[in-house]
Amino acid sequence: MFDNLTSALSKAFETLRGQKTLTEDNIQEGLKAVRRALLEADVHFKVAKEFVNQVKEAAVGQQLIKSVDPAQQFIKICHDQLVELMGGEQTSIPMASSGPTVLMMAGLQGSGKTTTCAKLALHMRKRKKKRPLLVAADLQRPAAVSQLQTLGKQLGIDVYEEGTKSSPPQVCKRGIAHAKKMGYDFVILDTAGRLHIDDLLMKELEEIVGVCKPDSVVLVCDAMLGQDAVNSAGEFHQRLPLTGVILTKLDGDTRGGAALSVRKVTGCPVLFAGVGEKPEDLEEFYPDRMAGRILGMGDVVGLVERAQEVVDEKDAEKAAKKLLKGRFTFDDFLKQMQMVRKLGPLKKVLGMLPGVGQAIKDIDIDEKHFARLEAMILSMTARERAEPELINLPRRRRIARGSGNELQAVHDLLKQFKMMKKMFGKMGKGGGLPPELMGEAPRKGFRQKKGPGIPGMRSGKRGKPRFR
Ligand SMILES: Nc1nc2c(ncn2[C@@H]2O[C@H](COP(=O)(O)OP(=O)(O)OP(=O)(O)O)[C@@H](O)[C@H]2O)c(=O)[nH]1
Ligand SMILES: [Mg+2]
Repeated sequence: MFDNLTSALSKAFETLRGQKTLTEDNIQEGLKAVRRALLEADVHFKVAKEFVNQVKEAAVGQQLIKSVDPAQQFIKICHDQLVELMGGEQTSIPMASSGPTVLMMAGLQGSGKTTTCAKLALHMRKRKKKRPLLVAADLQRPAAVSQLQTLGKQLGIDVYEEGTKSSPPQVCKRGIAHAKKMGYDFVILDTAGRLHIDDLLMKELEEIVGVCKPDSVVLVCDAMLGQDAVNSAGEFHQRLPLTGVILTKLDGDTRGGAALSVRKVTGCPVLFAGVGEKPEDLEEFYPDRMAGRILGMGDVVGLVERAQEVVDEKDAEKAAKKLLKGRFTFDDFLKQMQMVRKLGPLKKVLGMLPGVGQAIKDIDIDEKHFARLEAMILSMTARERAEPELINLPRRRRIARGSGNELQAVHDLLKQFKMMKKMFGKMGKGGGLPPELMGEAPRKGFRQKKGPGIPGMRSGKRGKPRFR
């Protein structure tokens, strides 16, 4: 996400390294580079110009804090302006004061409306404890109705549909009435898209708005289209009372321009970002976190939230306890590995850690390594997985053959597993992690800087780690 923009901006910041103060003169070059980076990312030229002017104003007028490097201060100013540009605060979907909340999706063909309807319904059920209903109001393509039905079935979310013979406003109206009667409290209307904005499409959408008076009208915008997406958003905004935007395909090779300019151009807040094709791949859009990612500062909060989304906390806690007691088996190991993989491609996950994104951007992370480990573990018998000490040479040979790996790979896996078990087993017996990692003052004789500690992990009695 935003790789090119991130590296172009970090080059811009390089121009200020070694400067003692920020002056109108010495920030010129940096500002120019920032502007270039934004334009290359397909940010609208007016937006880029205004952004640079604001950064300049803030930078030159800024009281210099002596202890902070001017380059860092400049980055902080850019960060704050990026947050501002993307709308400042995070915006949630407002709920109707009575009856079901109705949300209409609109957008060009293929922008991701139907997928996003399903993602949003899942989000509403999981995170907001709502009872969502999807309404199939795209009657342009017969396949559109069945696409929504299939998604609904997959996720266990109900779909209201009347085939393709009816008219979209009528389907929506009856869908909402159905929701009221059956006690659904969040209704999402999936509408038809067109290749270009045309009068017919707009009329259809206007009619639905007129008949159904939705609480929210949300534009789905394909971020890969860059400025084109933003321009069409502007046109939608002229015809429809848009209340928010969802940017899709931010996981792809997007240059980032749409994320930065759509708020300014439409005046509507970005509510969510689509970051993949799977139903869980929807993130609430936080301008400050997004700015952090753009500037290569990572997004730890986002990572933790993603982990909460896909990792079962109880499972994780159980595994951690076993690990500390030295009773960890290959089955547990396999489960842990599968949990990490659920977070997404490792590169994407690591990229959300501060400072890591840029460092690993040219490194190829071999996802196949996981698959190889998994194959080896799956080639073990249940008993071998529970009692790895049993795995002697003939068994190792069999596992290597069975999983299509070299014998050395099996040796390595067993060695690593043994080391891991020993290390954590020791920790569980009272050795504990070094106090710095537990967020405490160092023990006597330990001379290390105080670190931030591991979130969520605190030691109870001395030396005994306890998980929350
Ligand atoms: N990578 C990625 N793909 C996405 C995302 N959102 C949607 N897609 C894909 O985009 C394609 C089009 O998605 P749809 O949901 O069918 O788009 P639509 O706007 O409903 O299209 P029409 O109904 O034809 O107007 C599908 O292949 C989706 O899987 C996303 O956030 N990331
Ligand atoms: Mg669709």
